[in-house]
Amino acid sequence: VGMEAAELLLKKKAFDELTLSDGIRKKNQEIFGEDLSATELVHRIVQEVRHEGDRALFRYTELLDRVELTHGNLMVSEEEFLSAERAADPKIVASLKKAADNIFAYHEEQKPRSWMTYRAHGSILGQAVLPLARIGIYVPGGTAAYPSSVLMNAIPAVVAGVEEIIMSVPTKDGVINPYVLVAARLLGVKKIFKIGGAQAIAAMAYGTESVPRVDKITGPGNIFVTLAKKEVYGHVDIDMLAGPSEILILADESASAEYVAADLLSQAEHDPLASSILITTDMELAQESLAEVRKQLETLPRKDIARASLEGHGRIIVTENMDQAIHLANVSGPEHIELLVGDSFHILPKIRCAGAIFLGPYSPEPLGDYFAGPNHVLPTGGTARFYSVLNVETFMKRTSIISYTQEALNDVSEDIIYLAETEGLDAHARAIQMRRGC
Ligand code: HSO
Ligand code: ZN
Repeated sequence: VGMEAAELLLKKKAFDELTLSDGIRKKNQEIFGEDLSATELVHRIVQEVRHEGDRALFRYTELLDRVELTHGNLMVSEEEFLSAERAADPKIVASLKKAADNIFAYHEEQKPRSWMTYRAHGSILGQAVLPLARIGIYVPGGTAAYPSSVLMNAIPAVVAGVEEIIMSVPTKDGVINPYVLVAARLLGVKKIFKIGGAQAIAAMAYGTESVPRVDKITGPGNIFVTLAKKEVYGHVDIDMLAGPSEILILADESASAEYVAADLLSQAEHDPLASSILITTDMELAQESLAEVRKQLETLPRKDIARASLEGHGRIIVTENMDQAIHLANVSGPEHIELLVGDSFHILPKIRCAGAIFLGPYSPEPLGDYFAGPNHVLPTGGTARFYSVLNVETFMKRTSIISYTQEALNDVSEDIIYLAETEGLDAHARAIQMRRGC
């Protein structure tokens, strides 16, 4: 396709309400007796949980997830934690711990410092950077309950100094992936609620009799979770509105088609809605990569998901030169970008819009997904234009500090009084005036 068509193809929409599948719409219509849009549905659930607390939380969990909750089974018990630890393979736990060490080390580097500075006449100005008191992590259910995501969400919060981290995980049969529990335990998460969807977000945002209210909710989820985060934003903070996962590979003739294909597939296997895109200056590589994708796809256990993703959202684009390729990459603003080019550090400064950048043939995305240390909670859908990767500051807030002496205040009082009078705010002017010395 031409450049303009390619731009259109790649331009991502920031999170918007996706249309619901027919199956889900039918189910919702049965439950609610009317054809509600996802936004209307989420609004109703959130408001009912807000006003009725546990009663609505339990009701919706039963209606939508077919799980009967009581005050007794809402939270993961000590026995459940222990049996998860017993069930867990020690080798996998060891890998999880090594990953955690790397993620800790990386995030320690990010920790912002409070500061104070001395100004004229003994005045002091500063900024305190303080942790949020309590945060809530949403972990999706089913096969998307990733232990690695527990680490990625919780570690920056621990480094920030958050006092309490709670978690919500939906379960169909009451059982949570043991490694999710092991990872949570590793990081001192004690309260894990077996709830999901919009009702879980509402419970953490407003608090119920059983679920404590948090200051910020992080973690990805399905469309209901995302719309609920949008709805509660302002009452609590949220990390971002996340859509399906994406990879964009920027490659030249030096790239290996085998690697390109493997990396495209590693994203495609996440979700039928995931997008995997190759932009290259080399027609031969494009053709070989396509053949490789077809070949490797057949051998994947999750080939049905990967195929659906590639058929719906996969693209291979061949450009005339590298500048065009870089331009298209920036237009797309992908969650992950891999630079499989001769001199990746030469291209690096030209990438202006991406969640995470992976350089060279030995930095494939799964390295970052699991282990290197940087966070894998990243902006999607082109929102890398304004959102950042999850980080320590995600869980902190800044407060200004001001301390003047009488002398310092005297020195500036005239200006303040003029400005206050200009705004017609005499009480402001007087509060300054009465402190003036001679
Ligand atoms: N690629 C996913 C993160 C993930 N991969 C978790 C494996 N487990 C979204 O960035
Ligand atoms: Zn992944």
